[in-house]
Amino acid sequence: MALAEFLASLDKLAEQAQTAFRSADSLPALEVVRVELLGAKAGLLRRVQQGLGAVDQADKPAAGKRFNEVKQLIEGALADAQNKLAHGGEDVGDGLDVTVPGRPLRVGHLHPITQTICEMKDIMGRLGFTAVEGPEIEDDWHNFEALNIPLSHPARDPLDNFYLAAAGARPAQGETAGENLPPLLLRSQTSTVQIRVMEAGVAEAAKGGGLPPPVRIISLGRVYRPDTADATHYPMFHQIEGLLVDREVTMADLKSVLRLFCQSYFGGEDEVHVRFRPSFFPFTEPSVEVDMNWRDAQGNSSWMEMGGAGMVDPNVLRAVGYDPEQVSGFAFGLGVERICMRQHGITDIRALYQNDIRFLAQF
Ligand code: FA5
Repeated sequence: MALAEFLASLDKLAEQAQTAFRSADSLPALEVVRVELLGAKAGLLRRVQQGLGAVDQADKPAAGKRFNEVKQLIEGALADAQNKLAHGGEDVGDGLDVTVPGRPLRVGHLHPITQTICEMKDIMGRLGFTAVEGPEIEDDWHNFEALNIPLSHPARDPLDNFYLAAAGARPAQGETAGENLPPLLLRSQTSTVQIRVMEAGVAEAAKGGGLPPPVRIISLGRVYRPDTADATHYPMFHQIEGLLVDREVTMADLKSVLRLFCQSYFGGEDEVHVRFRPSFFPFTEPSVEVDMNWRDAQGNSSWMEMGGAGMVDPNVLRAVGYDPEQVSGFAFGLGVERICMRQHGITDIRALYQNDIRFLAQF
């Protein structure tokens, strides 16, 4: 076959392909055209290729080169036609449409517990309470002894606390703390911070020879207990501790502050009620459990336990160097998770710690 004849058949095929691709009005129709033209066994291109064998030996390189060019041209035209039909018939060129809006970037935000903590600090700040921090690894003195929890007290049980093995064993009954290596533990309550703050105030006053100052603090942070995780318990959770020490502080002040706190946090227009139930804590006397009642967005209202509170026990004031004849104080410790859950209608505390973005993104 003469070269000119072979090249003419290639040009004819290229033109035929482009017309056929243009007239296909759906992807299935285009597929039929594709098989007709480019089918591996009986496609028209394959048939033209067979003609290559009949081209004169000397013209074969030129014929082969042109054959490859036409093959690429047809395949390119096919890809364009497929692309166009896949995008509703619009010509999208090389597939880039600069007018399509970009995908929004997912911006992170604060964890609901952190949001609750910020809000609590804000509310208590407006009531005149300064936020302070304390260590999460505590010693026997601050977690127990100074809080009027003697060695024989069940609250020190290793089954109820995370003692740190490296720091030495918890002292046996009858031993005073410090005889062996002093035991360290992950703090089981934020009440430890009360002791640190009052000690620091007394030490500061001693330097200047004056009286220890009044105290008005809150402390928010993690505490640890070997509780089995269930819908309302987790082995690591957060507490907000409040402490006010001054002259003539009473239970009425405690109730007013807690009521104002709950009203600001939950209330808005609605009334929030706070009630005290008699209880026992070694570091407060009298001691109460604090319950709160508020009608939520779903119209539900029921009493919810928020934590413990009471008047600071004179033994605690004495342990840190305050004179219980001169001052009195109140303290409270509330569970942050329970308050956060109630606010958002979360029914299982574990959801707060599974780090499932789909859950966290809701708050
Ligand atoms: C205390 O921890 C006392 N320190 C509170 C206190 C402070 C009393 C100052 C008096 C004066 P209690 O063990 O009840 O109290 O814990 C307080 C709150 O923490 C509970 O009401 C509950 O809301 C929360 N809480 C306790 N255990 C868990 C847990 N495993 N998971 C989540 N929240 C918990």
